[in-house]
Amino acid sequence: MDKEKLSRMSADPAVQAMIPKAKEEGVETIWDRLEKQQPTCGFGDLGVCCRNCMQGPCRIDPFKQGAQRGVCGADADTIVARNLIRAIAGGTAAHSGHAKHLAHILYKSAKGELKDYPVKDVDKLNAVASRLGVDLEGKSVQEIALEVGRLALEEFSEKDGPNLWAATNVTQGRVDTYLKLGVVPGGIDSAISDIMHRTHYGCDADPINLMLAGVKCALADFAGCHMGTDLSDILFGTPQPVVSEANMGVLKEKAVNIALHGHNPALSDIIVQVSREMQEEAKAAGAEKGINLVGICCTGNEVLMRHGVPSATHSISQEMAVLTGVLDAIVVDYQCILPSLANLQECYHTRLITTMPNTKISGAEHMEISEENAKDCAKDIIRAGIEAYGKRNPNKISIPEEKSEVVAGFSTEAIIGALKAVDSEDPLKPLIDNIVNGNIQGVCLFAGCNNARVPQDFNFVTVAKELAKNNVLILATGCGAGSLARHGLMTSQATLDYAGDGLKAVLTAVGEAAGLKGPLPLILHMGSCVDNSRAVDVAVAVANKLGVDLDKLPVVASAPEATAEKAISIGTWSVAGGLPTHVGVIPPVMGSALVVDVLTDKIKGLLGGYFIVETDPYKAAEKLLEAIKERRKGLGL
Ligand code: SF4
Ligand code: MSK
Repeated sequence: MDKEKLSRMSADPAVQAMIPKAKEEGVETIWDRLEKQQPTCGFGDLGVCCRNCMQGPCRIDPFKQGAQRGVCGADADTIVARNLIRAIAGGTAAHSGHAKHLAHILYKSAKGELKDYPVKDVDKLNAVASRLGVDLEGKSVQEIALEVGRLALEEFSEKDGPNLWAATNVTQGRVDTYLKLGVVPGGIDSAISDIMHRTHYGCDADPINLMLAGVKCALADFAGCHMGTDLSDILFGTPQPVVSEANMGVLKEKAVNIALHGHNPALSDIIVQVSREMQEEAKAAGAEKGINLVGICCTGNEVLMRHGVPSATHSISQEMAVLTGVLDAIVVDYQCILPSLANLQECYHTRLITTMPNTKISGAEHMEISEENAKDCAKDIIRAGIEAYGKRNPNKISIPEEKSEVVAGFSTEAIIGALKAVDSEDPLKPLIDNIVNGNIQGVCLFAGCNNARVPQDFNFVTVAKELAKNNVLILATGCGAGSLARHGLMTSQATLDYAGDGLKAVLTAVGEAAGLKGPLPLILHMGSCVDNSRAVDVAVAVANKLGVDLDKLPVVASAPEATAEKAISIGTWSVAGGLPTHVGVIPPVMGSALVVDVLTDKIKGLLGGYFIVETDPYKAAEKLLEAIKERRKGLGL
């Protein structure tokens, strides 16, 4: 396969090494399937196809030659807005489903029903409880955990008053703005079901009203993300800086390789814990190097952040890890798992193990986790991997050498901890001083997935390098963080190689003060998709200290290769949080000039944030830098 074609699929050399192997072995990949989908449906691309009732599907002619209304009379603006907010509801359901799962675990654990899930971070529990208004005085850890678990579960259903997680984790200025617009969510599930109701046949047909409901639901998504982060930290520990590696070179020929894939640490963290006790079992089965756990997607991020488990790959290249021929099992929870992994089992010995009742895949084996006996379930799953080790086909083994060092674990607490090494009394001061003096021009949060329509990682790496050169401090989460890690941008060396002089000076001063013997990494890995909430915490702390609202800060966000509905909900709450937010793929909204105008312009007057849609990564970087400059100007900097 020629080099140019390969680079149109992925910029990751490890993935480029695997794609020809797939061809040789007759294995279909995500890029083959993308090709077979061409040309994609223009109506779908523009968002003007409606399937909300059985009189349809109805399609609006974007060239104004044919139908301008669906059978019921809905026009393009209504259809596009309805489709958009249904996607937000989908993203919110996924993030908050993840949080709800953890809330049940915390609650049951506090009642003494789950022995394998003790509270690991009491400080975080107390901090979250205090923020929620729980009186800690005289209460045991268990009592506080019970109250936090109960409050968390209450935040899902219909309730009077604002959602606690949405309202207590932003500035007062944001809350006031949301109240004025009527977009403060109550129960998270209520916000989702409201979208499903109002987009049902014959309900809301006002595109602005629909989009405001979308903003409200996106803020419920923020609540779910923040809750997911909080409860994970309470149950599994708040991440601290950790050194590890990323890319397929982390797979080991002489070890039982088990990939942890999906999103939730509820099972994967337990697997990490018990794998330590099972090394001898793997060695007895012939694997000299024991068990080698690796991560894929956000479950991978969770165990990387807390335990330094290396990441094998992310998002659209998950099939490639199987193609190495040494991946013995992929253990999945939920979200972002390609069903095609099951088909790969026909050609490879890799066992695909589903573990959650809401994510079964035809052809995979299902080993459902019982939280009452989580450790025993985790052991059974690891044993399945050990068993598969003996079934490898030696002729199919080929592990790409590529791997990069990665320094991860930058929770908000870890960042504040590093800044404390510079100023123990006032940790935010060095950050703010350097923003004011221009050493740091602004901050960008990279988030979201890879997308098979974009050469994998190319947009992430290009935009990040352009911003770093211009002294923008970069934070990253999700598969975006994975992408930047695989390309070696989460190291001290990357800071020396790519940071502008001002940024380099700051990262070096903080890194050395924190005892790292060198600069902080060029890009700070903040965790999984739900952990975008960590970046909000940092921004809110800075805004509160400066006495301004979030929409005044020189802070931007970018999802240059967005894919999932979750990326749409996160992008929307990022805009609602006041941030200029870049999307590097064209979302399915272009069929409505009105919706596009609201998202990219009018919404700025309401919320301060707005979407920047730009597929060219160089132009995207310019636009983000422009937005940062405008914010600095607004602050008189
Ligand atoms: Fe067509 Fe209206 Fe039914 Fe949508 S809701 S499919 S536009 S008739
Ligand atoms: S896993 S939502 S592909 S970032 Fe969070 Fe990656 Fe996107 Fe899934």
